[in-house]
Amino acid sequence: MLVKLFYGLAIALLTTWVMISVPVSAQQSNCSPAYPDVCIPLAPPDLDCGDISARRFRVLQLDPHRFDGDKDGIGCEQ
Ligand SMILES: [Ca+2]
Repeated sequence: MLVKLFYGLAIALLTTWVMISVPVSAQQSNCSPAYPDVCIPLAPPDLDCGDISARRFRVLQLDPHRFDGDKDGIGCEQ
């Protein structure tokens, strides 16, 4: 009886913890891995340099937003 109560409490705590921690990790994974120095949302929607404040940041090979038009690895140089 007491063990059952303990498990119920443990599951309730775990559920609460998951509900609190999931939005945070979802927000982190929402940053596109193509731009490791800045947090730019995943495409779509396709963003332009005018839509973000970051300038001269590293761009990895896959460039879903096409911030690096001249392909030198630096995005939004101007
Ligand atoms: Ca460039």
